[in-house]
Amino acid sequence: MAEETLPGTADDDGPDSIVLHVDMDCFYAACERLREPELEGEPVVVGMGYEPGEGHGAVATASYEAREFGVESAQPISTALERLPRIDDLGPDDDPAAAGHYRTVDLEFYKSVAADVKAILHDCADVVREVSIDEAYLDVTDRTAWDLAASGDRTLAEGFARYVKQRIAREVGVAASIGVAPNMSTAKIASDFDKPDGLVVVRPGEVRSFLAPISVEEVHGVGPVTARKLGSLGIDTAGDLAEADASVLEAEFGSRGRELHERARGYDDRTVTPTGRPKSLSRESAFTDPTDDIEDKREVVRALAADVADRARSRGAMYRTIGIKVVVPPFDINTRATSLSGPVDDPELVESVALDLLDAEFAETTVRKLGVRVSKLSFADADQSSLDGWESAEAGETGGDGDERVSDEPEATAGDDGDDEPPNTGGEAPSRGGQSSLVEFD
Ligand code: DCP
Ligand code: MG
Repeated sequence: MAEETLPGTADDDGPDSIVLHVDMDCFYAACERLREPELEGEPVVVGMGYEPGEGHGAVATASYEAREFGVESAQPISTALERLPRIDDLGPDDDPAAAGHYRTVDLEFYKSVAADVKAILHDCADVVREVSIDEAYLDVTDRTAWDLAASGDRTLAEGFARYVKQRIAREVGVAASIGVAPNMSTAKIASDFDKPDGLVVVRPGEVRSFLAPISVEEVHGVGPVTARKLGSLGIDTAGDLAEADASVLEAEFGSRGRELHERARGYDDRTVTPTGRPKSLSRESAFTDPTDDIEDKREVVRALAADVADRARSRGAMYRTIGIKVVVPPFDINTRATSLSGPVDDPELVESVALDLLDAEFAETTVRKLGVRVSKLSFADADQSSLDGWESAEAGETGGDGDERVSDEPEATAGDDGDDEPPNTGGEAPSRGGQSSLVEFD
């Protein structure tokens, strides 16, 4: 099938890239099976706080056998236990096939397994972007090719990905799903497409037709808020998004609208860059005309919060501080932040804290620019020693063990986030108009 030529998906600027996205299957549960092989094929739930008397924990992950019973990541342990009782609690008449093995998160062990997997990935590719404890992008353009293998209709790239998968299985003993595509966002969708133990290859000419039936929520950069808005425009799939009028998307979402349109059409020119460790993540947006309308301001803060939370999640970052920036004409910059008692990955909390900070002091204020930032970042796959620069300011630091995603009540300590680097105060860039001037503010 002939396909429209787009930069990044065609040979307009050299050969198409070959990007692998590697994501381990039910990773924590797979690690538990490594040291307890008898758990193979059994429903396994890994979480925190399910011991008698605790009850406040959450599921970190569940094996695919446990998912059949409706157990899933981030679910309260109480719900998981209702759907899949603990095997040790069974009475004589209960069915052991409908019960699960519960294990407590042991992050140190999972990190050591992850390190073995990452060592293989670094051996297989010169450019590896580690995204979380069990996920990485590899650029292997220089190591293989999109050409067909001599033996038949498979590409050399597919054979290469199979080799990576087999090495992980043989040398570490855990299963990975791999997506292979000419760009990052398609590779990520492909790795998720046939889990567990998947290997999905999307060749350069097939990107757009592969993406077409996929829900917009799967498109990189679309958070729940954007997905809802797109839905209200009748745009439910990547195919709908690809066919939508770019100017309508731009009117609705600013420059991001155009970006999303391009992603849905298979264009993603991000290159795989080795993982960096940002200290904070933020985004801001200027109004074409300063406004004091609280609903306008809240809407922008909601979109920015969703975007920043999305980005934090895609980089595997958890945060302990959520803040906003409010620029009052002409250049009066105000920042406010709330510290949490432990690191979280919680998009809804980012939105509600940012809105609370806005409402508390700036409900009436005329503003020309708003920003949202998460900071005091920690990374699931980071050693403590690499969390440099992040002195623990509050007592009760929990260090990001396992499922700290169960959100803590924010402390009411609004005020300038003393530990944070100051926001960019000098030389505010002139507004490029409306919502389209999304720039990072750190
Ligand atoms: N994790 C967690 N809390 C969550 C989500 C994930 O603690 N809400 C942990 C446990 C997972 C690991 O991170 O094993 C990797 O996350 P994934 O989203 O890749 O989930 P899995 O690897 O468990 O399952 P999948 O096979 O869907 O990739
Ligand atoms: Mg995984």
